[in-house]
Amino acid sequence: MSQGITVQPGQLIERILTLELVRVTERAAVASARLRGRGNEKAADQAAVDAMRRELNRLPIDGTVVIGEGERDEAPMLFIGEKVGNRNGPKVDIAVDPLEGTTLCAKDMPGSIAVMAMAESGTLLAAPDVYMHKIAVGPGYSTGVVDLDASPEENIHSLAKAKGVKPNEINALVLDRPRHADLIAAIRKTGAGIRLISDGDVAGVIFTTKPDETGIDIYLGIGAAPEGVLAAGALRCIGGQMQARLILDTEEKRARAHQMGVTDPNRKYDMTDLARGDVIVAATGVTDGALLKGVSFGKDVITTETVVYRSATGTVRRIYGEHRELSKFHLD
Ligand code: VTB
Ligand code: MG
Ligand code: MG
Repeated sequence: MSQGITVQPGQLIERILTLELVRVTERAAVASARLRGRGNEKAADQAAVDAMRRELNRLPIDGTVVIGEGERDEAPMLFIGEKVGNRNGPKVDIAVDPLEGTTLCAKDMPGSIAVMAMAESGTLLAAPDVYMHKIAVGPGYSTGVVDLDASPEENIHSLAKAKGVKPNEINALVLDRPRHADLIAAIRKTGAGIRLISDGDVAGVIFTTKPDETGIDIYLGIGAAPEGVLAAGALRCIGGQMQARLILDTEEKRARAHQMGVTDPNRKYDMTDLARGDVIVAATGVTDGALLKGVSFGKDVITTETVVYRSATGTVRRIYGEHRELSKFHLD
């Protein structure tokens, strides 16, 4: 446990696990990267899931998957409620998206990552794989500078004012989907720019934390809930603000969410409701992207790039891995 931080014993995730998480996302990334550009999303996803499960089960943790992805698109998944780890360690919540951006991977387009979070038991929002309204900005703004329930115009104007720029100097990031037609029109009316992405809103939210590098000030729109919780975990470590609301538009989804502990289907969550305890988040690039370089397969060495976030200290590390055994034995 780090010196100088006043916490009760047991409240922090052992920091050594930070590196263990890196191992897990590295393996998932390498496994799915072998299937980059093959046009087969399911196979790439399955490879990532299998590798992630295998590595997770080697960890000295008593883990429960609370965020698994795949129900929505019937992808192979680490299912919600699944126990992972060798049980020889702390009770932790696990959130996974073994291959975030399956289409990006299948088409060998930029931005697919293997991503997961580990947190103190009971501190990550347990949510079904449904859609989620999200809004996020990076650090440095006073609380409430943007609000999920304000109009896009209000949010852009308020953010511009807080940043000390004109609305047309603000850039938003939005998933390119027909459902966002009105949102896009409303943002454009303010003069703000919009970067449209085809997939990958975990990275999209993280981009808001470094507007000078990424050019992105704000994330807006509807993505998936698992990605929302993972992004909130990362944001908790770096700083920033996020609000979200599950879209529970059928009786079935409401019942499923209720079963998982969501008593108010219209609840507006903020960043700390989504991830409130000590949390570690790791992501490894599968294809090259703005956040991370993808896996590269050399003759004798496989290289990976991983970023790992730790909320206890706000530490962000980038880890470049050279994997020789993996290459030699074609292990994943
Ligand atoms: C987003 C995107 C993901 O799911 O969360 C999206 O960031 C939402 O669902 O990469 P739709 O694709 O149905 O709009 C992904 O595309 C895949 O997990
Ligand atoms: Mg995903
Ligand atoms: Mg996925």
